[in-house]
Formats: sequence, structure tokens, C-alpha cells
Amino acid sequence: MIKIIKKLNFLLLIIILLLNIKSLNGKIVYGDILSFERVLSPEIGKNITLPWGDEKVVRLCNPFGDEKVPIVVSNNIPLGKEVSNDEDFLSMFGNHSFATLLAHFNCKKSEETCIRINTITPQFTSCLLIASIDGYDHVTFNSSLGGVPTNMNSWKVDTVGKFSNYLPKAGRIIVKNDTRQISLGCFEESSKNNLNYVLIHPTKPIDTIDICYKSFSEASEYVLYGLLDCGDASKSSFSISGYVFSDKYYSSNRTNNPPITGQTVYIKQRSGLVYDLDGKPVTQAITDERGFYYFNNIPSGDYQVYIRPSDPTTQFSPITDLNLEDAYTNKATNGSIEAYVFINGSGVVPVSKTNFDDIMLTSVYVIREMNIGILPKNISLIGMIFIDYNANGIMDVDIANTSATDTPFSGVKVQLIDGNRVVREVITGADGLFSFPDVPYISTGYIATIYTPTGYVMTNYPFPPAPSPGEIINLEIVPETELLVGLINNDNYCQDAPLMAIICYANQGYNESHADDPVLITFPSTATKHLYNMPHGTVQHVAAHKDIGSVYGIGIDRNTGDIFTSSFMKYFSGFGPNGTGAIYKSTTKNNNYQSSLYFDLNRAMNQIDYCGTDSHVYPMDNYDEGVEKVGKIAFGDLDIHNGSLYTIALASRELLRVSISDPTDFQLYNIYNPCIDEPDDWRPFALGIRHGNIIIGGVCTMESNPVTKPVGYVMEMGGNIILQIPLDFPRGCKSFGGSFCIPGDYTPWSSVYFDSQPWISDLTMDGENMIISIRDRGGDLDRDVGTYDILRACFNGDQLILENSGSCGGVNGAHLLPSGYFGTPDGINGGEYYNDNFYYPTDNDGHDNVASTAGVVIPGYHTLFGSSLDIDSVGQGTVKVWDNTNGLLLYGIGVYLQNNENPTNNFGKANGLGDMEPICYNYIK
Ligand SMILES: *[C@@H]1O[C@H](CO)[C@@H](O)[C@H](O)[C@H]1NC(C)=O
Ligand SMILES: *[C@@H]1O[C@H](CO)[C@@H](O)[C@H](O)[C@H]1NC(C)=O
Ligand SMILES: *[C@@H]1O[C@H](CO)[C@@H](O)[C@H](O)[C@H]1NC(C)=O
Ligand SMILES: *[C@@H]1O[C@H](CO)[C@@H](O)[C@H](O)[C@H]1NC(C)=O
Ligand SMILES: *[C@@H]1O[C@H](CO)[C@@H](O)[C@H](O)[C@H]1NC(C)=O
Ligand SMILES: *[C@@H]1O[C@H](CO)[C@@H](O)[C@H](O)[C@H]1NC(C)=O
Ligand SMILES: [Ca+2]
Ligand SMILES: [Ca+2]
Repeated sequence: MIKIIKKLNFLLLIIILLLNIKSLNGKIVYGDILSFERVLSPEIGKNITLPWGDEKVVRLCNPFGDEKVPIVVSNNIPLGKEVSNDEDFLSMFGNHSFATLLAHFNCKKSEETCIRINTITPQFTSCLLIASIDGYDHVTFNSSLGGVPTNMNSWKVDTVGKFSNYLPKAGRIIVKNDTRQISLGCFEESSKNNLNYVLIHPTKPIDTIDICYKSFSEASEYVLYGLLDCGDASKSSFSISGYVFSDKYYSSNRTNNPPITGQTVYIKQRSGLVYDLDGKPVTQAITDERGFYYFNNIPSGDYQVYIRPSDPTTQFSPITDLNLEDAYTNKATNGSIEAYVFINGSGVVPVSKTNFDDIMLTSVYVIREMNIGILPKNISLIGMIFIDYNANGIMDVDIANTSATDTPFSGVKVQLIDGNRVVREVITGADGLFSFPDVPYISTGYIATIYTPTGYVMTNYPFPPAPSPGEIINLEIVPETELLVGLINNDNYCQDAPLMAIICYANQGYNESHADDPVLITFPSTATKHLYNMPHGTVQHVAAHKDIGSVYGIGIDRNTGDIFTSSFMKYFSGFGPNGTGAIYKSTTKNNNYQSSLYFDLNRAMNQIDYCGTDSHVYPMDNYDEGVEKVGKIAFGDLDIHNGSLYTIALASRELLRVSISDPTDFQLYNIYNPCIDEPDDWRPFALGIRHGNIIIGGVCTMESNPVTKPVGYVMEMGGNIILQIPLDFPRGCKSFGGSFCIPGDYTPWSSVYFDSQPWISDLTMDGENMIISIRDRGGDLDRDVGTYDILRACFNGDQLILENSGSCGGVNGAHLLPSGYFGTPDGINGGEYYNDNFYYPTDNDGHDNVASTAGVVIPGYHTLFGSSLDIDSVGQGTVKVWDNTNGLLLYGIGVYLQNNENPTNNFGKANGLGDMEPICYNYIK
């Protein structure tokens, strides 16, 4: 203690000399507030509390305990003397006559000592003045608030200066900092008497500063410091402003995000209520149409700005920007911003009347962009794309035999759009659904952009004019309502209940006794009764025998409804007036049809027998010649595709294409011949359309070398074989009765009419699966009976696989083993997918295979319509209807019934029907 007093005496001496205080009257003149006597270093360990300046109360203590007691005295330095006349220096002390500072002594080479200055309340506007640092002094300090260390890089230097303008030069103080501490030093030669100083302030509130000092020379054993008020509280009025925005981008940035108008923003001080500088309480502000709010004319303080969402599950912008100087960014954590607003506070700037946000403010300072981002409530949006087969705009889901069931449309790209922004993108799956779960709600709403596949149009337009096929469609999509989008293209479209056109055959030459018999008729596809029992007029006679003679293939022009038919060689039914190369067109006129020659391949090729010579013998009384030409002259199946009709010229085994708008535009294509050993046995006949391309079906008939069974082929136009059909499977009984079974196995083609001679006559797609109709050539060689097959081939994602044992593609059909009516094996591996058996109870007999010669699947239908025979009578030409999903025979419509009065009217069971097509019109004209 004595030692310390001694040192103090020494110190006083120094100070008196230094400050040039001439007369002390035996008593040192102290500052207004600090008491020299009280601030003696031994006391520091006892936590001295002393008032400092007008408002502050400061506690001093020794942070390191008794071993390292700092020597500190208070000091009142008179202002405005020679040693203290620098204007900048003076300006810091207002109109005070003394600068009240602490002097911290440290003897050369004694250990560093520290002093802790603690203010009871957080300091917003305090600056730290440290003075008298020369080359031998080393001062460091750090600060904290509530025990939380300050990042010392956030302190800012205000002034580096000197006490006196009069005395020689003072050395400049160098400030170095890192996050933990600030170090002060001086490397310039300085006058002993002109003290240097640095004024430095925190940009965040603090309540504690630890200052440590060590001296390296007796020439300099003290530094001075003090807390000054940097802000003039009377001038320091503040505002807080910011934006509340809907953070739909999850960007935590108000840029581009929509404002939230009418949002209440609350404010409070950590220590309680907020009163503005007029003394009025301030509690809340409401955001304007820009989402902007402000609190005006409030004192400096430790504020919390927050919102109180009515929905407790409200979520806020994910990223909080702690740098309050940044514009645009979200400053709130969970909807609440903590901001120390004071002069020099981070982000606190003078109000600028050129800044739009400040126009309403009357304060001197403002902290702007105290933004609060609210994540919009998530919503889920869903929709579905379906194929609207009948284009009625409704997703028809009922399953009926004679109407389409609309199906989900997979593989369609759908984007969710907000303005120009693609929020998400999906491709519809097998369920046709597109869903956007958990997207932020936006008041402007979303658009679903449908990338309509090529050729498709939307059927449930909310808008005329309708976009053209394949055009991208933008639709509003709203929560809680599934956006249903029906799409259709022409190929998949058919109006409800289309008429069906079918070929019948009339006996004899076209101009003989049966000249007026109808051979091309239409009937409602919804018919369930036999046509001959239906009201008059239900069936329309399109063309008579005299108009077109014997034809097989039918094609419908979807634009006009015109019907094209091609000549066909059949026993006891003569060619039409224009011979073997004729393709006829039947066109509606005044509610009636008119038929005429459209194209003649013989004429077009300038060769009278290009399609074969008419081998019938006329007049045809009871008998016909030339039947070995069946299947070898005239034409096969006919289909229309892309504005042209296609048929097969049987004599030359070529594919013929003729434009349906211009008969002079035609073309013949070679067809690949898969019958390597006996090329002459290749009999292409059937046509179909798969994946938008023509496919061809034919048989290697084994006619010229009948040692093996015939083999069928289905190929693409270029000859790529997509299906091989060995026609060697058991076929039950061609006819059976109580005690007999006439085997129905296929034979090579021959002139024996009772042989079952396989003739692939039609190819029908059921989605990705294929239905192959096999006519019995034997039925066209006589007037006896033909028995048919339908085979189903299922696509396994890679190739078509023929039905086997009555199953196809993993689906069991109608006739698993044993499949023949009397248990005989019937079909590939003994079973068959489609039930084509016929049993006639009256006579206790029947046929095991009366399937179809031409099949129709109207788009979207689950049924197969086939031209066949025998449903409930013998000698009946019949359209049968099967269920494609299980092979069941559902019902049949008798087309005609051979009766005993006029047995030669039709062909009865002898292949009395030909091709069949629905008259579907184009939806997109
Ligand atoms: C001084 O105050 C500090 C903190 O307020 C405390 O930790 C310390 O024990 C006090 N010292 C004495 C001697 O009272
Ligand atoms: C000087 O200080 C006194 C009290 O500290 C105050 O009343 C007075 O207004 C001040 N004068 C000026 C010019 O600031
Ligand atoms: C200053 O730093 C020292 C060492 O890390 C630490 O013990 C002390 O508490 C700090 N002082 C303040 C005021 O944060
Ligand atoms: C501390 O360092 C940072 C940069 O790291 C600087 O911006 C800041 O002004 C410095 N503070 C002082 C008091 O020198
Ligand atoms: C916020 O948006 C502004 C304006 O687009 C941009 O300059 C700034 O970098 C953004 N800030 C952040 C943190 O993304
Ligand atoms: C086709 O037959 C009809 C009816 O006999 C006849 O009027 C027409 O001239 C024939 N057309 C040709 C090109 O021979
Ligand atoms: Ca529909
Ligand atoms: Ca059968």
C-alpha cells in the first residue's frame, strides 16, 4: 500500500507538470464527477461504482484478481490550455471545462495489468478515447455485451489526433484489430508533452470493456482513457423502416418477391414499451401496398421489430442476414428482428430526403430494410390429362361395350409457371396425373403449361379460339380443384355411337339376279339386336352388288365419310363392273350413297390383267369356276392412312397406295417376301396401322410344298418382321356334333374347300397389343363353311408376344385349357384368349372356331368388334363383340340369316362377311 501511494505521488507530480497546472492551492482540482480519491487502484478489486458524465454509471474492477492489480487514477484535464487546445479534441467535450479521464500506470517491465470498465446498461453511443500512447506502450482491449464477446472487427475508428495545436507534433496511434481484440501502438517519434489520442467506437452495444496495458520503458508508463458520449441524445431521433414480403422464391430477399400489404408490424424495446420523442407510445405499424412500414422519431435503443402471425404454423424466410447494412435481405429470424438503433449503430444512417423510403420520416437517423420475409403457405396443385376419345370434354370413366372409356394420358410434360418462372416441371405418369405438392401460395396464382403432344388438341377449352394441334396451352391452376385436361388427336377420336360399315357378299355376277342385293351396309355400332330384327332404316344400304360387286377391304375417309372398297375374288360372287383392279368410292349424296370407280390399277398400270384376270365364269347359275384364284388376284385388306388408301394387290403381291384426294397420285411398293423356300407361297393380305405406320400381314401357305404347316408373318412396310405366327397349333373341331369331331387344324392352301386354309385377313391394334384375324380361305372356295381365329399378341415393352395357353401379356383369356367345346385342345398350346366357340343346342353341334375375319377396336373401347358368323342360329352372318380385357364373347349382332325360302341370298357360313370399319370422323378438321 505504501508503495502504491508513493507511486501515486510520483504520478501526481507528472500530471501536474504535464498539464502545467500552476497553482493548486494545496488541493488538486478534480473533475465534476470523478473523484480522484475514490479511484485508487487498490480499490478496483472491490468493484468501485462511480458516476461518469451526466448519465453513465461505471463499475471498475480488476478482471485478473489481486496478483495483477492495475494502478489507475482518475484525472481531470483542464481543457483549452496550451496542452489541450486542439479543436477536434475540444469538440469532444462540449462545454465542459475538464476532460475526465482515467490514467492507467504500468511500471516498465512489470506485467501487463488490466482494468474492466462495466456499464450497468448497454451503451449505444459511447466512444472510447485512449490517449498518450507512444512507442513503448502496448494497449489492447476487447468488449462484450451481456458476457457475449464483441467481434472486435466491428469497432470503428473515429479520429486519430492530438491534444494540442500549440505543442510540437504528436505521434500517430496505429490501430490493429482482429475479431478478439484491438491493439494500439505508436511508431512515430512524438513529443512528450503533446499527447496523442484515438477515438474509437463500437457499432454494436456493449456493456463491458477490458483494457490491458503494458509499458516497455520508464519514459512512458501511463496511458489515459475515458468513455465519451459520441451521440448527442437531444439530436438523435431515429426511425426504423422495412418491408414485409411474401418470400415465394425462398430467397430471403425482397427483390422480385411480392409485398404483403396490411400486415401489422410490432415494435418493443428490450426494456419495455417504446415512446417516441414526443412521448407518445409506439406499438405497431401497418404495411402499405409496397409492404413498407416505418416507426418514426423514436429514441436510440435496443429494439425488437416483429410480426405476430395469426396462424402459428406460419413460416418465415429461411436465411437471416445479420448484416443490417444490407439492402433487400430478410433480417428477421422467425418473424422477429433485433436491432440496436443508435448513432454509429450498424446500418443506422442519416435520413435522406432523396430516398423514397425516408420521405415520411422526421427523424435524423434511420435504419432501413428491416425486412421480414414470410414464406407463403404451401399449397398443392394437381391435375390430370386424359385422352378424351369422344372429345366431349368430360372424362368418361364408365365401362360400357359400345362407348369409349377415357384413359389417363401419360408422358405429357406439364410446367407450373409463376409469371415467367418455371416453378416445377413434371411428366404425367401412367395415371395421367400431374401434381405440384407443397408449392408456395402466391396471390397472383399459377399457370399450368401443358405441352400438348403433336397432333393433339384440348377438348375442354376454357377459351375460344382453340389453339391449334400440338400448341402449348396455358391454363390457370388453383388449389383444391383438379385441373382436368382432355386431349384428343384425330387417330384416337371417334364420335359417340359411330356407324359401322361392313361388307356382305351377294351371289352371282354383279349384273345377274342379285344385282340389287346390298353388299356394303352401315349399322349402328350400338346395335344389340340382330340387324334383320331392327326397325326399318336402321341399317343403311350403301352399295349394291351391281355397284361394286365382290369387295373385301373397306376404308373410311375420316374427313368426308366416303367409303372406299377394293375388289375381291370369292367363289360364286362376281367382280363389280370395273373388274379385278377396281377400287370403288361410295360417297354420301342427298342422304344417300353413290358408288363409282375411284381407281383402277389395271388401267393405271396400263395392263388389263395387272391385278389378275377375272376367272369367274358368267353367267353364274349354280356353279363358279376359277376358285383357285381366291386369294391370288384382285385386292386384299384396305386401310386409310395419312390421306391415302392402302391395299394389297394380290397378283403382284405389292402394296398399293392411292391418294384419296387425287387418284392419279398412286404408288406401288414391294413387300418383303419371308417365304424363303417357296417364294411363290407368300400371300400378303392384311393391313393395319401401328405406331402411325402401315403394317402388313400374310401367310407362307405351303401350297407348293405341303409338307409343313403354314406360317404367318406380320411386318412393317420396310420388311421388318414384328411377329411370326406358326399356324401349327391345334384347332379343336371345325365342326362337332354328338358323336363326331371334324378336326379343324390348319392345312396348307389347296383347292380343297373343306380344308382350313389360314389367311391372315386383318390386323387390329388394341393399344400396344395386336389382334390378328385369320380368315379361312376354304370358306371362300365354296358355299360351305369357313372357321376363323382371332389371336392376340401382347407387347411386353420390347416385342409382341403371341398368346399362349389362353393367356396374353400375363392376362388370362376366356379359354384356358381345355378350350374346345368338347375339351379338345384349341389354340396355341391348346388354349385361346378369345372365346370363339359356337354351340347350337337345337342340333347339339357347333364349331370350335368362329372368330373374326376383320376386327375393329374403336379408340378407347374395351371391346373388339369382329365380322364373324353364328351367334344363335346356323347360317348367320354375325358381328360379334368380345371383351379385350378377358377374351369373353359378350354378344353378337346377326347381320343376316340365311333362310330356307331364299337359301341363295347370302353366303351363310361360307365367309359371308368381309371387312368392317367404324365411320369415325375427324375431330380436327
Ligand atoms: C466484482 O464484480 C464482479 C462482477 O460483477 C464479480 O464477479 C466479483 O466477484 C466482484 N468482486 C468483488 C470483490 O466484489
Ligand atoms: C453547457 O453545459 C450546461 C450544463 O452542463 C448547460 O446547461 C448549457 O446549456 C451548456 N451550454 C452550451 C452552450 O452547450
Ligand atoms: C477479453 O478477452 C479475454 C481473453 O479472451 C477474456 O477473458 C475477457 O473476458 C474478454 N473481455 C471482455 C470484456 O469480453
Ligand atoms: C478492423 O478490421 C476491419 C477489417 O478487418 C476494418 O473494417 C475495421 O475498420 C477495423 N476496425 C478498426 C477499429 O480498425
Ligand atoms: C438481394 O437482391 C438484390 C437485388 O437483386 C441483390 O443485389 C442482392 O445480392 C440479393 N442479396 C442476397 C443476399 O441474395
Ligand atoms: C366402271 O363401270 C361403270 C359401270 O359399268 C361404267 O359406267 C364405267 O365406265 C366404268 N369405268 C371405267 C373406267 O371403265
Ligand atoms: Ca370423353
Ligand atoms: Ca375356339
